[in-house]
Parts: sequence; structure tokens; C-alpha cells
Amino acid sequence: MKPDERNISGRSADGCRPVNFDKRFAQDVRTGLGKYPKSLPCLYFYDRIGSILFERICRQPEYYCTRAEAEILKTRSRDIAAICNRSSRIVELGSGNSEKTRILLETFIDSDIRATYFPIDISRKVLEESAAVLKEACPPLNVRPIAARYEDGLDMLEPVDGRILLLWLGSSIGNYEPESAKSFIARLQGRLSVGDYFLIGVDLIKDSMVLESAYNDRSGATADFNLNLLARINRELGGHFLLERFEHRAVYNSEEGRIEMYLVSNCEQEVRIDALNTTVVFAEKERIHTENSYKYDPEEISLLGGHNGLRLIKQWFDSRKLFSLNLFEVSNGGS
Ligand code: AVI
Repeated sequence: MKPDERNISGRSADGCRPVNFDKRFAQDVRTGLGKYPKSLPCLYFYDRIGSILFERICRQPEYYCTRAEAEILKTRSRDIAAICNRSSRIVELGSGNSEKTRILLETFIDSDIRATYFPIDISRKVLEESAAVLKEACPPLNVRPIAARYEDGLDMLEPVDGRILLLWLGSSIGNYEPESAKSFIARLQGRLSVGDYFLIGVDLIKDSMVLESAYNDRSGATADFNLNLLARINRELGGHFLLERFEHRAVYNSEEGRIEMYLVSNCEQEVRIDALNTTVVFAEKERIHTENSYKYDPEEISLLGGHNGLRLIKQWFDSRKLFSLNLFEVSNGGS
């Protein structure tokens, strides 16, 4: 089903207070909308509808990240396979539909490197669907999906001979605050051994016009993705948000090196959320901060692993130098 065929207004059919709701989501919404300035955690973008909307963003002409990363994978997969030829396991964090990863996996097979692919994703449904597509497209590939949070998924890998190539593509790191990004990478490294590899896609600092249009695409895909957060509150928590009363806004903050996304209330309003038994008051033009997407300088990227026993051994760019793929080697095991 195409996202635009879905009703993303999220109004529940009977308008009743929902009985089954995710307590953590409820708590985070209560906290985020109860403070000033208001905010909502970006991890809640990715329910089923949000994941479909994100795929739509990736197809937009302005959103260069996906295409630029795919270009690097197409041109550099052989180099990656040559360096990581002792990998027996290719593990991917947040694998989604594994579309770009397929380029790399096929190159490994063509190069006679027998590695099992372990996609780790929180959504079992997405994993099952993409594993089925992968198996059909690439029959020799051994796929072992793991439905878990990233770190739990890594803990579930049984020890076997050979190296791990850990993938974290799509610049998801950009959605972490830089300090949390470093500590998260340190925790990942703690689950790897000396000689394992870590390949990470990182978006680069660039002209603010290019950045802002990527997050304000003309078809409105990013706006729908952002607004889906409110629609999700409507669906799951009995919220009464009228989506037409909010506007999507994405601005580049050059001092912080990040895109900031907001939902802006276009009038003074009160919104009831049944499951929280609360009413949220908005002033006209009041914003809800929904996401930061940090961009990095190529030189800064090595520091992401620098003090953690991860050594940057290769850095590749697309032809327009919009995006980077970075290969780290574990030089100091965590365990
Ligand atoms: C998933 N993440 C890397 C995307 C990004 O570019 O920060 C999420 C996104 N938000 C708006 N457009 C895409």
C-alpha cells in the first residue's frame, strides 16, 4: 500500500480511549509535551506507517543520502570485500528493507566470501518481509534475521570462527547527539573483537541550501513523516491532534552542524490526549522539536571511534562528496 493511500490522520474510528498502548511511548509523550520547549523523541517516527513514509523520503530527488550511499556501495563494494574477506558474519543494525546492503552482499557472494547475513531490526515484520525478498533475489545468501534492539541483537550472536563486519548505514548516527553517538559506538565496539570491522555511513556538512531542501522536499514526504508523529499519538494514545493545525519545519543550524526538525502550531490551541488524561496547550507558532540530524566533517569522523579502539582505515565519498562510508577496524577488543 502506498503511504498516500493510507489515512494518516490517525483518528480512531470510535474515538474511544485506547486500552492497549505502549507505556513507554505514553510516558515519553507526557514528558515531551509537558515541558517547555516541547519535544518528542525521533525514535517514535518509525511505526509501520512511519517506516513506509521514510522509504518514500528516500526516493525524493532532494533527499540525496540514500542515493549517494548506494553510489558509494556500488563503486566500492569490491574494495570493501577485498579488505573484509575474512568476514564470516555480516551484521547490520537497523537493516530496514536491506535494499542498499544487497549491493554489498551480492559482491561478497561474487567474491566467494561465504558470510551469513544477520540483519538486526526492532520490527519483526519488516525483517521477515525483507529476508523473504533477499532470499528470493539472492538464493545463495544465508540470512538469519534478529528482531531486537541493536545491542541485544549483537549479544545474541553465537561465537563462531571468522570476523564480523558490522554495518550501520544511512547516517542513523546523525540522529544521536554527538556525545551519545560516541558512547554508543564505544558500546558496539565492546561487543566486537580485535580484527572485526565496522562500516558506517555518515552524512557530511555541506551547503545549507542542499541540506534544507533535503528535509523540505517539494512533494511533502518529510512533512508527512514528521506529522505522522502526531497521527501516531492519535492512533495509539487517543490524541485529538488536527494535523492541519501543525506545520513541518526543517532548518539547518550551522553552529551545531545539524538539521533541526519541528512541528509548529499554526494557531493557539488545546489538544486532548485521552490515554494520558491530559490536555496540551499550544501558543500560536509554538514548536515541538522532533529530530536533530547531525552532519559531520570527514576529519571529525575518525574521532567517532578514535578513543574506543576503532581505527579508521578507509573513507569513501560519492562523486559529489555529499556522503561518506567509513570503514573502521577494531584494534582493541572490548571483551
Ligand atoms: C534515519 N535518519 C538518518 C534520517 C535523517 O536524515 O536524519 C531521518 C530523516 N528525517 C527526515 N528525513 C530523514
